[in-house]
Amino acid sequence: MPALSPFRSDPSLQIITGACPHDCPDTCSWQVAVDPATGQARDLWGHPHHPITQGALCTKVDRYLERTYHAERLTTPLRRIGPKGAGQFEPVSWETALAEIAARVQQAIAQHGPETVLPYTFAGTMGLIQRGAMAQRFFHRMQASRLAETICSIAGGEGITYTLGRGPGMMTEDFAHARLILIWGSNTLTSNVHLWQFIQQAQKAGARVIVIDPAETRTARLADEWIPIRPGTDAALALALMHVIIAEKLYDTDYVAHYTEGFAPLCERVAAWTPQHAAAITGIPAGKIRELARAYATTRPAAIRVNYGMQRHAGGGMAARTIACLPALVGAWREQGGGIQLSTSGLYRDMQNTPLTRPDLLNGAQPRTINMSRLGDALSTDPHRYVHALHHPRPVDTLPRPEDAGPPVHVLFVYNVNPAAVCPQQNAVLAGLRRADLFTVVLEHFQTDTADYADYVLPATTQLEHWDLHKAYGHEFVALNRPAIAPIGDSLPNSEIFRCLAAALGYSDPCFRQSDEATIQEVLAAQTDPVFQGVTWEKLLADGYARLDLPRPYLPYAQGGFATPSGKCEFYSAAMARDGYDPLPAFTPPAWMETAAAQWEQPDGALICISPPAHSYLNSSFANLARFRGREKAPGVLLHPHDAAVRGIQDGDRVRLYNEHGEVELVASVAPPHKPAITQGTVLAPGIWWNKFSPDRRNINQITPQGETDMGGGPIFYDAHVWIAPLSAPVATGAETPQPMTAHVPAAAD
Ligand SMILES: Nc1nc2c(c(=O)[nH]1)N[C@H]1C(S)=C(S)[C@@H](COP(=O)(O)OP(=O)(O)OC[C@H]3O[C@@H](n4cnc5c(=O)[nH]c(N)nc54)[C@H](O)[C@@H]3O)O[C@H]1N2
Ligand SMILES: Nc1nc2c(c(=O)[nH]1)N[C@H]1C(S)=C(S)[C@@H](COP(=O)(O)OP(=O)(O)OC[C@H]3O[C@@H](n4cnc5c(=O)[nH]c(N)nc54)[C@H](O)[C@@H]3O)O[C@H]1N2
Ligand code: SF4
Ligand SMILES: [Mo]
Repeated sequence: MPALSPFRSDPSLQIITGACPHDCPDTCSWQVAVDPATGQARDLWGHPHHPITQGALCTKVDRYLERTYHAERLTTPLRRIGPKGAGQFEPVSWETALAEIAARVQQAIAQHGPETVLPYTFAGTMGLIQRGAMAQRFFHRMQASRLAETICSIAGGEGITYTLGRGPGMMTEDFAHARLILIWGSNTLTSNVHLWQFIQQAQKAGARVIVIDPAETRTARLADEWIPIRPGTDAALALALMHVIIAEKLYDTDYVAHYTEGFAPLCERVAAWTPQHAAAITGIPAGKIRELARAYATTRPAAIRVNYGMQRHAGGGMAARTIACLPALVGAWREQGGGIQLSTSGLYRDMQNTPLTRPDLLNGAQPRTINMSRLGDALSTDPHRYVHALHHPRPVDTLPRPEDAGPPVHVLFVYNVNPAAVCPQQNAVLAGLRRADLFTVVLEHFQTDTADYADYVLPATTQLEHWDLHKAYGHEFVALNRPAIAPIGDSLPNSEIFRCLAAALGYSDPCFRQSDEATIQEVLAAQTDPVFQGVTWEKLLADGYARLDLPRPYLPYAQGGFATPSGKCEFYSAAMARDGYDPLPAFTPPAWMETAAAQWEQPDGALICISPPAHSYLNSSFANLARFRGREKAPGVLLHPHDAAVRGIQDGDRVRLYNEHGEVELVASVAPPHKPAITQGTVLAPGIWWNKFSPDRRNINQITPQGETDMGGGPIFYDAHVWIAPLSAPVATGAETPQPMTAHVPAAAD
């Protein structure tokens, strides 16, 4: 925890409340100390009274002022003067930029129709106003292509919904009451640090904390136990846990009888999933699986924090769906501190967003939807390729014919996302961004890898400079962000930029003149669900945040009441059958099993590559600032000592990671033999470095594939195969074009 700021007690400073905008479950509330004489922010800190923030920001955002006041902030609109990607620009006025952008957009629409325009956005800011509202109105009015925002959490979200419904999971504070906590595919201390205080409370009261992860993360090191698992095999583990729980009659017969659907077919399904069978797939010894099953079924309350790391695989949706069956099987939902949490978004129930996004402006049109995880394909001009980017999230959603795919994308608007660095199959994305016939506009704080490819870069304000409204995916509060300082240079809020663009294109609907404050007030007033009762403009202005009106203790499923079609926890899901899936919990093999399985023992064999977040970065944010790069040192890759030895790689060697998609140079970090730190056959390259701040101007997304998860069309970032060689070594012949191998995974010892 950072030291208390001396500015907190300085009466000459004005304190403005706000909220962290970053894509993080914690959505911290903060206070900013501003000198009224100069208008300068002097410091900021976590809101001392917010029950989740508890006065502390993470070590990244604690330095948010450095980001806001950084000398490299974009302060004026820029027009490209060099080749795409070279980063050569000249400053232009807002008037010039807006007029020229409007003319180019109108020309493209006249030639190819509005679907030729693609908005490309994600959660660079999570604020409901700057993330989307005015922008969505603008693109709806234009009838531009729509974007399926799949890049992060879609597979797990869809999977868990089939089992539990689109309802809430466990409340964050309730982890303090658990006596067994499984942290499953989550690096809590890096990516969700405000949950840790509740886990620590539980630990102090005697809870056992177990981390299931391919890597011994900093979270695993502070847990009571780390269970290493091969990436993408979590469903196999969950099936074997259910096998043991059912075979040993450790399940909650009463809960199962009343509040679950399909117990009989579940028993049949898990019969074959012996611990030995799962051990061969997961790499976890059968004895350990059996012990874990018994502990999970007999320790009460038992909580599972499942997170997105385990769903970035070909079978990620099915894995989340399968794990989500566990709490109902053992009746964990009965108790405070029992259950499962993936996201808390369900606590906001059916929050009305239509006043923000105004889908009515589509005027009945149904433009195509493009899957953001396939940006490389989407930017191709060949309909046989870009048709694959048309969103088809379930097996029953068939791909259109190339002749029905619509026009190529000729205009790309990028905001709140850095696709040149964060998207899979980077070379395909860069090839698209390099197209001479693509007109690209990027709204940014900094000259990112993506901004280097823009025709126009438009400077956007940071969270200190604009209004916003936040819900969270890691707790149950709503927060208001008030601007603390004036915009830096000529930067404008995203909302204002889209207001100006709407005016430049002649869109006259009054909603394009609505202020951010009025938009926030309208959306708050539009909420009809009683959970929003206490979430008012006045309360938010006064306190900065407000809690959803949810009962304590919060036991949403103690007596069933799941938001599924049957109202029960669905072990068997008829909806899944209809959508083209196996209706029962299942193991869907990860893609690496086709290509990399069992190769890791051979010097020229492939390894599995995962690339979860570096501790000091927030996705690609902060990776351009020297302080944070200094903390991360150099782009690196962690190897198991055996995998390194087989390949002649020593700790500190420069190595080349490559596959059919691309290549990247990294510094090898070889775990010591007595403490392997990563499961054999897997390597971990922390992300997301900017290309231009990497020694070879490339990052790990060189080697990530554009493949999709089983559910929702999500990316499979952690399901990549890769070859690794010391930089000096010759490239193994034929390794550039890997041949699929029959899945064979070495068995784990019992
Ligand atoms: N290899 C690999 N790749 C990954 C991942 C991984 O684990 N491994 N993770 C994936 C996941 S889960 C995600 S969510 C994505 C995240 O990918 P991104 O969404 O690209 O990541 P961020 O760094 O959160 O935000 C991107 C940009 O938004 C900008 N931004 C922030 N606020 C504003 C604003 O108010 N206005 C404007 N105009 N811009 C703003 C920031 O300056 C930043 O450059 O990356 C994915 N890519
Ligand atoms: N500091 C920091 N915080 C962040 C982010 C950041 O970039 N930096 N990103 C934010 C965003 S956008 C997101 S989506 C979340 C992501 O945060 P999390 O949901 O925690 O997900 P990841 O960090 O992708 O992966 C978490 C863990 O899953 C492990 N893992 C990978 N594959 C598997 C698997 O197949 N099975 C199992 N059991 N484990 C696996 C990884 O080794 C990693 O330790 O964090 C948010 N918070
Ligand atoms: S990144 Fe997460 S932990 Fe850090 S201040 Fe923002 S919400 Fe809090
Ligand atoms: Mo994410």
